[in-house]
Amino acid sequence: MKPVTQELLRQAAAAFDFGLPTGEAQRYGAGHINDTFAVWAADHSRRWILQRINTDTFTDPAGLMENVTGVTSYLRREILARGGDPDRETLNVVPTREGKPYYTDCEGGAWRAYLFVEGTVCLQKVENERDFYTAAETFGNFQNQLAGYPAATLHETIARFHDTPNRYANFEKALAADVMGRAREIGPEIAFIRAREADCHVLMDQLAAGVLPLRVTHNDTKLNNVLIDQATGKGICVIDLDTVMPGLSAYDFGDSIRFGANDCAEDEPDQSKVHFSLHLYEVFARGYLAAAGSAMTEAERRSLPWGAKLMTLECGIRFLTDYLEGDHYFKISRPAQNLDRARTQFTLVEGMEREFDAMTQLALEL
Ligand code: ADP
Ligand code: GN1
Ligand code: MG
Repeated sequence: MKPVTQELLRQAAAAFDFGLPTGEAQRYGAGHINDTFAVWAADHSRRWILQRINTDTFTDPAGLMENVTGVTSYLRREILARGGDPDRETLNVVPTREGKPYYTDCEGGAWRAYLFVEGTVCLQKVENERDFYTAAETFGNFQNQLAGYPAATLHETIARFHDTPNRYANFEKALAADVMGRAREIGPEIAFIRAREADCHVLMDQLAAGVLPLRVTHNDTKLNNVLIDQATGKGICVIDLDTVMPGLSAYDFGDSIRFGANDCAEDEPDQSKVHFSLHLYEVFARGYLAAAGSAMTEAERRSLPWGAKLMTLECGIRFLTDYLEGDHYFKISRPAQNLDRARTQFTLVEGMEREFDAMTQLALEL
């Protein structure tokens, strides 16, 4: 993607029907994929989120926004029926002045706007158990709220997103091509991944065999994709709906564990500081199962530790593939950041492998 210029940003802000004249806009948040800005009303009375969708990643913005408007209007009805506040408990798409869900700029970039959910915190790291429990309940609840959503109407916004064997195959291709000449630095990581090739198939095989049911899932359940109410500490809004697609509950559970069941940053360079925490796993499992557990089958519960291990392994494989290919997918702010990210994932996978029996027991018993 080309950089966002001030002019593009100004034109994009002018395209939406905010109902008030707009003023300044600044970069906002810490996502790896989209370009996110906060746009203020000229009188500073309120602000909105304005995002340029990464169309290198999401090649069908029309289909993507159809998913987002479909899911958010469904959630709105569910939230209203439960007496909640739909302006804060789900994303709300602001239409363009032409009544469309997104705007196409003069370079072909696709932009969308959301109501800004004020009075919330968005955590980049687990700071206390209570917040992690809250995130678990919020993602579990999200899955429950969407249980009746017609999954077949959703577009697959990224083909084979959590197809771990395919991620593995792409890694081998990137390694063979080695366009940056980086393969020689990563011998131990290559061996680590290859030793786990068979593991990559476990969840996809269970899905194909009909052991695990397909559900509407979020597929990117990092802690920073949930907004927590500052006043009450309650998780209120699940954001970043670009990857809402049919998937496995183990993906959503697993990706949260990957990101949150540890005390380090995702790109921690010092591996001696990276520890998988069985305790935080238990905290998350309690919250998630309290919200979504009653609708889950025993096979699904049994799949949760696999979700944790495979989402972590898969993400590590993706970071390392991007490192080999020259860091064109995940935004980086320093050299070798994707290599550090990959190493962190693999250290966490090792920790999970040590605790795997205990993780399974907890998933079945809680
Ligand atoms: P990415 O796909 O790049 O991660 P996100 O959609 O997650 O983009 O948005 C990036 C960040 O912007 C989030 O982590 C959050 O801090 C903030 N954000 C996104 N949507 C909203 C919103 N509606 N209200 C308040 N903050 C938001
Ligand atoms: C990306 O968009 P963001 O920053 O929430 C990525 C996830 C990865 C994550 C790793 C669409 O998430 O799949 O797990 O980075 N999203 C996409 O931090 O590829
Ligand atoms: Mg995000």
